[in-house]
Order: sequence, then C-alpha cells, then structure tokens
Amino acid sequence: MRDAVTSLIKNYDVTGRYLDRNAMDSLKAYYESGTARIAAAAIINANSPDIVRKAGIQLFEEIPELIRPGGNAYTTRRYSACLRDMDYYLRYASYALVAGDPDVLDERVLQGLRETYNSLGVPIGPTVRGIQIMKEMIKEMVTEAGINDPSFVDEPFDHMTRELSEISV
Ligand SMILES: CCC1=C(C)/C(=C/C2=NC(=C\c3[nH]c(/C=C4\NC(=O)[C@H](C)[C@H]4CC)c(C)c3CCC(=O)O)/C(CCC(=O)O)=C2C)NC1=O
Repeated sequence: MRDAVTSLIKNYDVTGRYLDRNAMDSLKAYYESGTARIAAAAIINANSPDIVRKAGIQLFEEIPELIRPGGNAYTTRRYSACLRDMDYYLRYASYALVAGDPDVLDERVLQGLRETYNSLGVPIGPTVRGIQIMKEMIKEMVTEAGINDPSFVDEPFDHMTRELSEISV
C-alpha cells in the first residue's frame, strides 16, 4: 500500500534519480493539500452511515428496477449487500484521500472485483452511479465546511469508476 510520498520515491528510485524540481512540486502540492484531505476524511467519518443511506435512496430512486423483482438489489439480502458495497467504497475512498494515492483502492478493493460482479450479475453502470452520487454528496459537504476547492475529492471516486468501467473480460 503506497501513499503520494512513497509512490514518488519509488518512481525516482527505479531510475536512480535525485528528487528534482517536478518531485518537489508534487510533494509541495501533497503537503499543502494535507489539511483539506484530513478534513474530508473527518467529514466522511462523521457522516458515513448517512452518506451511504442517502446515496442508496437516491440510486434506487434513479434506477428503481434494481430493487424490483429481477433486479440485482432485490431481496433484503442483496439490498444490504449493495449498501455494504457502497460503504466499502466510501471507507476506502477516505483512506485514499488521506494517502493522496489510489494504490490502496487497487490493492484492497478493485482487485478481482469486476470478475466477481460479472459472475454475480451485479450491474457495473449503476454501481458506478452509486459511487458518483457519494462523491457529489461529499464535495458538497466539504465545500460547506469552508474548503474552497473540493476537486481533490474526485480522485479516488473517479479512480474506482474508471477501473470498474473497463471493458470486462
Ligand atoms: C472491501 C472490498 C470488497 C468489495 C468491493 C466487495 C464486493 C462484493 N460485493 C458482492 C456482492 C454484491 N454486491 C451487490 C451490489 C449491488 N447490486 C446492485 O444492483 C447495485 C448496483 C449494487 C450496489 C450499489 C449485490 C446485490 C451483491 C450480492 C449479489 C448476490 O449475492 O447475488 C460480493 C460477493 C460476495 C458477497 O456477497 O459478499 C463481493 C465480494 N467485497 C469486498 O470484500
């Protein structure tokens, strides 16, 4: 599991380079955004049950077929599995936000996930929509907390979206 700093060092070490101007710039950006990243993680931590519940409600309002007979989130067991998955995405996104690096997502969340979803018939498009709904909610809360530019929140959610959306094998 890597963070922004260990990823950078790894890249430079591979080619035996000292940390140059570009490295300094990205280190500076990482440290300068640190307070905002921690604030976002704190907001997620304080609101996670609410975020998951509300995002679920919105998702099922937008795509009601999911919870109708024949839908993948139909039955209490599958409904709960869906919200549990949303909770996984949210929790690991908060780790990746603090780390400033998506590596934790690749390692702990995304590995083998598409194959699992495909074999269980869990639809990727609606899952991606659920992830995006949570992202939008968090950006709103982060902005309300006085952070001017919440765009850093996009990274982990968009990373999961991109990786999940890749053409399935
Ligand atoms: C921490 C990393 C991690 C992830 C990400 C994870 C996902 C994950 N979601 C699963 C199932 C599932 N995932 C969903 C999710 C959904 N269905 C929908 O229609 C919606 C679009 C969506 C919610 C947004 C559902 C319904 C199941 C149960 C499918 C079934 O058993 O038929 C399963 C199969 C095993 C199980 O049911 O627990 C896994 C492994 N497990 C992990 O350990």
